[in-house]
Amino acid sequence: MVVKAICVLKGTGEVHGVVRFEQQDDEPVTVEGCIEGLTPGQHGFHIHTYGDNTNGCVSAGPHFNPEGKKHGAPQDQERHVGDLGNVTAKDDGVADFKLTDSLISLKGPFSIVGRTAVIHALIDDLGKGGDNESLITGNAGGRLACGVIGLAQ
Ligand SMILES: [Cu+2]
Ligand SMILES: [Zn+2]
Repeated sequence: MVVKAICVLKGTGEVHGVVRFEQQDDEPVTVEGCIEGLTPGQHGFHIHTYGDNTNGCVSAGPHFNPEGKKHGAPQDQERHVGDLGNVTAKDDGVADFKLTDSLISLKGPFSIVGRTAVIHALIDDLGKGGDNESLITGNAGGRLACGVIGLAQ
């Protein structure tokens, strides 16, 4: 069975985008997105715990971390489930990306449906920053835009 999900990201500024998620059975999840209005370069991209945007993206809480691990890179053993690393915006401010991740899911205990995808102001240092914050947020800075992940057609 295929499960599809979608997220429309909005913020208080220019940044906006759409990210689509797809999962066949228990295969890795495909994540395909286009986010516009960014500064050129890398930006942290994560799944945060709550599907709550009442006070903007901050209401989404910390990185989705059901196993109580430290922040890391997508390929690390020690990572939050929500750690999807960075996406890269070109000179035109558009990040067009496609990635697959084998830890997030669209069902079960690691499901990201009903949670929030967030694009950050800064690069995620992937837990290698050498300070305490690096092991929590990757020092990715402010939350530029976000959206709740919902089931899609
Ligand atoms: Cu984040
Ligand atoms: Zn994290």
